[in-house]
Amino acid sequence: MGEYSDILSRRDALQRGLGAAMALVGSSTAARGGEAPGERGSAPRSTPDQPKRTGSRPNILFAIADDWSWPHAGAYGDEVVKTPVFDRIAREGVLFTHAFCASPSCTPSRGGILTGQAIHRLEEGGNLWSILRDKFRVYPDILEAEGYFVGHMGKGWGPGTLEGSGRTRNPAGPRFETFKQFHESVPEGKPSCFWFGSHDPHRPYKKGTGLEAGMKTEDVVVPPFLPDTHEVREDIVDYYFEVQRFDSQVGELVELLETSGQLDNTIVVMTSDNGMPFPRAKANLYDYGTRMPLAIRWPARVKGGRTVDEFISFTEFAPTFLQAAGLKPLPEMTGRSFLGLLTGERPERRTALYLERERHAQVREGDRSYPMRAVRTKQFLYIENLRPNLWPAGDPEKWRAVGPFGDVDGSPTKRLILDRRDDAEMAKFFRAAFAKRPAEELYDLSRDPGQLNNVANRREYAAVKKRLRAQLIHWMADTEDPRAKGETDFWDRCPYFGKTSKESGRK
Ligand SMILES: [Ca+2]
Repeated sequence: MGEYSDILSRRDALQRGLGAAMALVGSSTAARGGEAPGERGSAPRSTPDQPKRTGSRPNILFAIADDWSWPHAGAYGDEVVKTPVFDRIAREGVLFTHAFCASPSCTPSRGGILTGQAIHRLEEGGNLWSILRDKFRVYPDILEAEGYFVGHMGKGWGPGTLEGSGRTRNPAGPRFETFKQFHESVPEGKPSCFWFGSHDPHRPYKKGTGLEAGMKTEDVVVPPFLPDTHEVREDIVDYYFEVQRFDSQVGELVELLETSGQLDNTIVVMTSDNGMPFPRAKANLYDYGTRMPLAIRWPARVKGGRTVDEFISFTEFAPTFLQAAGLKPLPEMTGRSFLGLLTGERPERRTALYLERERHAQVREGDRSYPMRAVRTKQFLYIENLRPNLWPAGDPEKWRAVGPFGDVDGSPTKRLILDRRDDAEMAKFFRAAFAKRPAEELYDLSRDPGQLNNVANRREYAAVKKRLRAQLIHWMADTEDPRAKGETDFWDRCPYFGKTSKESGRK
């Protein structure tokens, strides 16, 4: 019963909200989200500061970890994990403190990076284990057509399948076994664009690797949404061990570029696709799911030793790379270039950033998505859970993939919380990660950086909530989000190409 009427009232509410938001357009730059990254801009844009298309076009090395959260790097002040390569890129380049993935799930996050578009525009590509149709143009293909030599190794776009997409290769470029092989294949005089996708620090972890590497669990800062126990600290240092492995992998690539004299005209980007694989982190719109480490080094155009605190959305890499190569961003890109921020030549103030997710794993009866949309400002995080009647982390009993609450990867930390969910001190962590959530969440980060205290229903926040909600609804409409028009089962019906079982775990 409740569900259908929930949907109807939701749709009504959305439409009413949309009307209100549209009424604000033009009258308020705050409501328009005018400075916001991820917003659809008029295109093609004129780009006065773009370099000439000459032989000096930069190489691009995009190095992406798998499931690494801000602020887990030395450059951000973490004293346990050692990331000398990331720290060097940051020191000799720019360290970004407010970079966010488009969606906290491998496939859509990578789809957003490659296409420069909000993930709700990518059809099936908004889901994990999906397809990215060839009508969605990606920056490696465009650069290749413009004379770049392109390639990828490791985890490119995905996980997903090429079948039915109209593509014959991974959207991240042709596959190479090693970076050396790629590097030696670049024809004389051609700029190159390479995607290095590590599988670290994705689970599973080998238990004890963090301790064996000499990390001290007592020095770990446990995020406030996780129980501070020995098991959790050990799990975190095992995650750190793989972060360090990613760092040293990137170090090998950087060394090769340096030895060959190519490093200084290469835009080296080091980042991640989504947050740490822990409860209430990955697959959530809270910071530990979406806020990403990001450092970029490019001494040919970028003065080093700077920190940029403005918002960066991952939909902005594609237009930035195109602009750096002397090209215009594509009209369908909702992200816009942050080249001016990177070089420091065009500082700009950015007031808001948008986040979203559709279906992560196949973990709800009926293969249903758990759609969320959110707007993040420096002080607030406002989240709309569009189907609050469903389980955010997946059904409590296994449905086809992973296990109970399967949007949270299996781990010692998850097991601890689930096993002891009835203990008084553990119940709050269980609720935070696994329980159903209200339709609206609002966090005041000035008082609650851990994003645990939902103030959406507090009277003193009513005006803030109204403004953020109008901003979010405007962004959805402006970027042609199918959910701006109300409920849709589109993403529920998309095939899931991951490991699945015909029988669910329940009767
Ligand atoms: Ca990932």
